[in-house]
Amino acid sequence: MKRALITGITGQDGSYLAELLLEKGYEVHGIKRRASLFNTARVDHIYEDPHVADSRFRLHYGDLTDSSNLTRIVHEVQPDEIYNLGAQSHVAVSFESPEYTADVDALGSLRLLEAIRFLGLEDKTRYYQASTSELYGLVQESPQTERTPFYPRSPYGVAKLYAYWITVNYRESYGMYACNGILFNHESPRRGETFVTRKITRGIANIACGLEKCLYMGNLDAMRDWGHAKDYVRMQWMMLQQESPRDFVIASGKQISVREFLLLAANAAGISLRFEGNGVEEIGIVASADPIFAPGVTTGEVIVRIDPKYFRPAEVETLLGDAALAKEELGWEPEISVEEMCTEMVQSDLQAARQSALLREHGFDVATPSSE
Ligand code: NDP
Ligand code: GDR
Repeated sequence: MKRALITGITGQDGSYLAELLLEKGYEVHGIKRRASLFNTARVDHIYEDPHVADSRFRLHYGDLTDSSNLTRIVHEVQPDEIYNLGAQSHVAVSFESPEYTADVDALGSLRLLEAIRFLGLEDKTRYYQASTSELYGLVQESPQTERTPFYPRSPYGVAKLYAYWITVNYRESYGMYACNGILFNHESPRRGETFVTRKITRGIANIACGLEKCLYMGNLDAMRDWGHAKDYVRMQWMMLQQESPRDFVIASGKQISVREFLLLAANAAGISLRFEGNGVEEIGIVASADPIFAPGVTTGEVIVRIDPKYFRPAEVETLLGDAALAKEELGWEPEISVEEMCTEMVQSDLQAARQSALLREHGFDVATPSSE
């Protein structure tokens, strides 16, 4: 039985990857952080109490800032594969906490690679590094491939640049099977609530059900190449099954703007939206709304406004990936389109919003935290 260790198992990708590896017969170990509240909602459905079942799924307390803890876990688990998905993964937050982001995202990778080396596991343990299209930042060519030069535009991007190169360096220096997946944005109903797609699908669902009045957004012109997390974690696994390690771009090959994603999401919730104005004056107005699907809105209502606080000190305006190498070498292609993904996300958020609206209707006090 193969044994995998996943950092960031409580995150979006970690949860889908854990499901995939369990299906493939792996024993899956994950690192979770200590928190004052439960933080395992995304993996609770695959957790089995070791007291009552012979579980192939185990969680260990740990943190990417703590090398002795990481080394001890790697020693205990003796993994065949490590997937380093753990990160302070929010680009805007990285401007607020640049040092912490560097510690976790850059040095965290080094700590894991050093643990493998220190424990003499170079020939046994394969290593996957969650690299990112944010490395391209101010893009030097379009579409971006494995050969496009990097120009990161945030403390997050710069930290991930270190992680990218230290992975390449350990591969070249110590002959380790270590590789980078350069993944473009990927989303799902499990996406964190403050990333733009989920902020939109959740906000639109809440507005449709009368739980919120308006969605406050940043740069609507940003263009992204969005795919579905389920498609992308499949590729993470495939990358560790090759004869020799190699870095791959994973992308859908199509891009749309944040504004277009808003239109898709509104449409999936029965709201036809139109935009008026420019810059910080731009607004999204309800052109028409389905009274059954979106009882919370009326025609003419403004449900999208711009708040400059969501603009970043330096922006990545456009990203578009070319995953031809992944297709050629590994036969990988995405199966879920951005439209299908957006509909799935809206439906999932509508279900939650309808439950909250029903509880409110019956006098229960339901808080709906906003996606700041
Ligand atoms: P999430 O933000 O959903 O998950 C991040 C995970 O990292 C969580 O489990 C989080 O724990 C954990 N984590 C955060 N800080 C630490 C720390 N100090 N020590 C240990 N674990 C920590 O990210 P995604 O699942 O979306 O992304 C997975 C990886 O892929 C990340 O490295 C991200 O940067 C990268 N990436 C993501 C892309 C995307 O579009 N989703 C695209 C390209 C790269 P907790 O649950 O406790 O917060
Ligand atoms: P990104 O994702 O920065 O690409 O990083 P995010 O969804 O946060 O932003 C995408 C684009 O939308 C614009 N935007 C807003 N973003 C947020 N979060 N909130 C808003 O209100 C808003 N309005 C407009 C942003 O300016 C940006 O241009 C994600 C993360 O998952 C990283 O970890 C990963 O490496 C990259 O994708 C690839």
